[in-house]
Amino acid sequence: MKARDRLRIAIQKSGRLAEPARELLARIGLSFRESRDRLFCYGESLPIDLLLVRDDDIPGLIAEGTCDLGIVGRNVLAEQAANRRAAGQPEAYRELRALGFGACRLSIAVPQEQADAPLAALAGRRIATSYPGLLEAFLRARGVDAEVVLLSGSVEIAPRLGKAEAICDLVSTGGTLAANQLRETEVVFESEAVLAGPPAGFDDARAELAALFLRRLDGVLRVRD
Ligand code: PRT
Ligand code: ZN
Repeated sequence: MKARDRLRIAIQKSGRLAEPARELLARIGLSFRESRDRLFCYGESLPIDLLLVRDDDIPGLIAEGTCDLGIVGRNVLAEQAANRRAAGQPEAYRELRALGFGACRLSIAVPQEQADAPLAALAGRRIATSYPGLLEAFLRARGVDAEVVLLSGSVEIAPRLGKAEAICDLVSTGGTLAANQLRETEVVFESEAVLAGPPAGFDDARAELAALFLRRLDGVLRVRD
């Protein structure tokens, strides 16, 4: 890996985690000058820069070394880690800290009119999800042989479209499930925003910067608790 003397952190450009991530970084004492295309922010108070990206790209950017750290949902990090494991690829990132915002859960839900729905009743049924890696691991651990149907969006309408008998999607308030006459039956995975980084540390100037960043982050997280 090429030696670098600035640290680069990937955060979501827009979306649920974008604002709280920027706020957290400001609280840590970092300030930035934004590039005109709003994709890069140059660190002014410390040699720590930001890359503003799609949340789904963050684990890959850490894996390939384009970014050193990232703020991303644990759901995205764990899903991509599961997919890497399934493809026989080595571990390429790990969760360094839980950040206390962006809380949600990945849950299985079924149509409300379905009376009692034990997990075992989903054997041989189809479950629509954007999180096949996490769902398959959960079903395997519980010994349930269901068919996982991959959908990239609008998962909650899959049962009405006849594409699946159940769904597995992120839930926070439960309002979306209720609006689609669905009932949550099982929590597959608990999530919140996390700081992710490479499995091993850095061997250049970034090591010291990362340590400083983590010390300041821990200070801010302690005050929040
Ligand atoms: O453009 P980009 O790819 O970066 O963004 P995105 O659209 O993929 O992600 P975004 O901004 O929607 O979510 C980013 C992260 O926020 C997720 O990966 C989660 O870690 C976290 N998060 C927290 C949530 C929710 N809560 C959440 N409720 N992500 C999505 N939802 C969706 C859910 O999919 C469902 O459609 O909100 C709906 C359910 O919400 P309730 O409140 O009705 O239950
Ligand atoms: Zn996304």
